[in-house]
Amino acid sequence: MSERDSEGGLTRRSLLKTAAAGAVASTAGCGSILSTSSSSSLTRGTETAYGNCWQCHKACGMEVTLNEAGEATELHGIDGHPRGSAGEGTKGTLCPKGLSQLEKAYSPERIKQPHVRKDGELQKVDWDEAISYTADRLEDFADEYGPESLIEFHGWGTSGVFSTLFRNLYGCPNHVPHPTPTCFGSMAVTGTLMGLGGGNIRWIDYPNTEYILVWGRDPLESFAGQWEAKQLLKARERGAKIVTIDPVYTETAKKSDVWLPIEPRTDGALALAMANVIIEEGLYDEEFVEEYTHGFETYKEAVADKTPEWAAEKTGLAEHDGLGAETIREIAIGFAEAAPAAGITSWTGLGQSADHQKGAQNVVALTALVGNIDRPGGQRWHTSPPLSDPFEVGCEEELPNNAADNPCYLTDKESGYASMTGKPVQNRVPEMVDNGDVRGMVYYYRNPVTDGAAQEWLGTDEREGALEKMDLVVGIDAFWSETARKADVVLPEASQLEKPMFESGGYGAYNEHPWITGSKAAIEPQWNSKPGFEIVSELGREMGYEEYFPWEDKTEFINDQLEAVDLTLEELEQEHDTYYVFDDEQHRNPYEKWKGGGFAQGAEEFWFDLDKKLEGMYGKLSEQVGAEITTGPQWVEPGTIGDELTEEYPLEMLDTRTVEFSHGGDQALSLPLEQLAESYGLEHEDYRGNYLVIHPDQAGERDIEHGDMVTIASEHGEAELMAAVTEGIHPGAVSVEPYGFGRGSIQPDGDGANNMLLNSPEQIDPVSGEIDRHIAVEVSPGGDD
Ligand SMILES: Nc1nc2c(c(=O)[nH]1)N[C@H]1C(S)=C(S)[C@@H](COP(=O)(O)OP(=O)(O)OC[C@H]3O[C@@H](n4cnc5c(=O)[nH]c(N)nc54)[C@H](O)[C@@H]3O)O[C@H]1N2
Ligand SMILES: Nc1nc2c(c(=O)[nH]1)N[C@H]1C(S)=C(S)[C@@H](COP(=O)(O)OP(=O)(O)OC[C@H]3O[C@@H](n4cnc5c(=O)[nH]c(N)nc54)[C@H](O)[C@@H]3O)O[C@H]1N2
Ligand code: SF4
Ligand SMILES: [Mo]
Repeated sequence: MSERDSEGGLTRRSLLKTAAAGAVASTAGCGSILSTSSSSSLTRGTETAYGNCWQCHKACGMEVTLNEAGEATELHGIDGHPRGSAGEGTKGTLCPKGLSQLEKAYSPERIKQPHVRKDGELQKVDWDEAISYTADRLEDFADEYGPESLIEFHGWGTSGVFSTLFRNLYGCPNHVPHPTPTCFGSMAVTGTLMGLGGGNIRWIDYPNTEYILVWGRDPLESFAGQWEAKQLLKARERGAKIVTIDPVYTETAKKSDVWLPIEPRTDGALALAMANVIIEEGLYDEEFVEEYTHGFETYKEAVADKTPEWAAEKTGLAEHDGLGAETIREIAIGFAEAAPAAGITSWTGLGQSADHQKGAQNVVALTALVGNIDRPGGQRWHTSPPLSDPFEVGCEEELPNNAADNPCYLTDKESGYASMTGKPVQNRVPEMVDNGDVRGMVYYYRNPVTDGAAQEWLGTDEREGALEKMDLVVGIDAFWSETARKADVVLPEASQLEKPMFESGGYGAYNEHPWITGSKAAIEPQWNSKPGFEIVSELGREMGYEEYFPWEDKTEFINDQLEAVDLTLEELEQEHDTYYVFDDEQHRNPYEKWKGGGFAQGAEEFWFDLDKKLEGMYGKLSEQVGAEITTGPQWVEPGTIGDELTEEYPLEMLDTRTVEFSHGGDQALSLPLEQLAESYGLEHEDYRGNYLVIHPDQAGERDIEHGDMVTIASEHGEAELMAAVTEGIHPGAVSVEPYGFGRGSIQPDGDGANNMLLNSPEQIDPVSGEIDRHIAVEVSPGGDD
């Protein structure tokens, strides 16, 4: 295992060893998030416009330099911006994904024209024809099969009116939303049920914290806006202790005091053992537990025999010199003593596997145990500014055909279609298509084929996939994914510099104050693309819902939202540098908002034990997996629900994000592809795909060297990609970095692996429906070079 220096980084000696094994540690990450500008080869600019970056949809503010021809030539961050800086008086920047937006605007890989399928071929048409053709097809579809036979997919990047059109006006009850089935379902659902709130395990009150547990997250690469990475680094400079729990030696692990290279899916054991120590040592917040929680006795019982020695074995940490039971004890004590100024940040590492629901419960339980919820330095709850509902301002009628109250159409059909939350399961959509329950799909800024069960969506040489089997597929997209190529209608969206933007929060650099940010379009829509808002509005009007789309453009819609705070988009951009922070007393975001019954879902208490309403659900779960699952915190062995490692498939495959890419959305751009290759020292190779990070021990046994092409195979499928050999990974795991490449993706040369070809429709968390990205695999040398 890697030797760690006192700061938790790899020592020089172990780095040399790593290099000798042919590996180069990733250099991407926090160094590069501090870049401040990007320029193109276009003539140097003369005029300034504004923008909000939308590549990962967090809206960091941008200053856009324009040349005389009105072309964007440079992008810069905006100082003090709530998402792009660390707060008041700090520098605003753009991360590598943000900087590559200049390339996105002018990328020749973009979809340049509306297309509709005629005589079996996608053909270019003008907007009038595209919109009237789409409206006709959707009307015929509803007449023939009913709107409930349609499924709607949208990503983070979507304009809100898309769901309104399909869900509330057209009457399609099946929507696959975030965050449940694709993002961090196990954690989101569990956090909500317990009372912390689905997403609140992510946010730490960084300016006041003393102890940070980074648990299955890499916030220095996968931040939710640059404020987050910057505030974490500032806390570190201030002396806050950082412990990263991750099978991979991530950018955040490199900056941590301690890296725990945990065996994947064993986090629940570590959390239970921490609770064991905290309770035994009397370090928990007795008053909080007594007054504001339910089920402590069950929790206490569950952890009574979960000693650090037990957890050190279960988590594999005992195998690493100096990282066994004593370290677990120290971390538990350090965390509890620093509380409430101690926080946990977790996201997909504990949210994306079939058997992480209990692990998530055990980790969330620690927050209430030490009483750090919404207290200075602990888990932070944010508030949003009071904006107007544009639908109330813009139109008076009640929305017709409202399917929002009927989410169960598909879930009633067959038990396998639904998770226990009642939402349709994305991985089962191909089966719904086979059974004739789903016959069409509309999607916007999304590509379901890189999320999960890819073979079922895409098909094989022998059989058609779901995309081909559907009668109608309509997409609003910017690049040619296989989903777009197989669609019947493709409507090209303008990129973020080409449209008005608006965001409000919420989480960001000003955690005591809500804020808003917005900007007008900086440049004209390129080629024959249009802003998504306009595409949806035109389609809505053509479908007969004129009165619900009264806005001439997105600026009018945004101004309706801003009515309540007495601002316009023009004023926000020109007078406030794109952002406004509500710093008056009336809007202040207080701590301890749970006082008076303010836990998630209006619950009076935090629930350690989910027994009150949920007995039936856990009974069903126990039956499904053939193991006793209780409503309290509990240890569930990896493989009880998800994949078990076998002799044939002995390695556990994970997939993660990297700082250059936002999901599967920017693989068509050359700048991030180059930067990724450079970060592994593999830029000289004729390959611009993702990488399989593998430990030298595992690579050596298989005759694999850094830069070799390899095949990863599971029981369900296989894919090829390039190996990156490094000691910075738990030896039993391999990690695909980043996901979103290969078959079905927008990478123009098809380089890289769609590792979801290895996933099967059954691989989901039965509670939330989350797609499992922990797959038992074998890796072998060779593949197409
Ligand atoms: N294998 C695997 N899959 C995952 C995850 C994982 O960890 N592993 N993570 C999941 C998570 S956490 C999330 S939140 C989801 C997020 O996923 P989403 O936000 O739903 O989707 P993206 O992958 O960003 O969407 C990619 C598509 O967006 C299109 N696109 C790019 N730019 C634009 C644009 O400007 N306009 C429009 N209309 N389209 C554009 C591209 O053509 C591309 O096909 O993915 C999930 N999928
Ligand atoms: N650059 C970039 N930033 C992003 C995004 C993006 O696509 N690109 N997407 C945004 C979105 S929607 C999301 S959901 C977030 C996600 O944010 P993160 O969850 O921070 O995403 P990752 O970087 O994939 O980090 C997940 C970590 O979990 C680890 N992990 C995997 N399995 C286990 C396990 O069993 N136990 C433990 N302890 N760790 C495990 C992985 O090794 C990985 O380092 O990022 C957001 N920010
Ligand atoms: S963090 Fe997201 S929104 Fe901000 S610059 Fe980077 S990609 Fe853009
Ligand atoms: Mo996500």
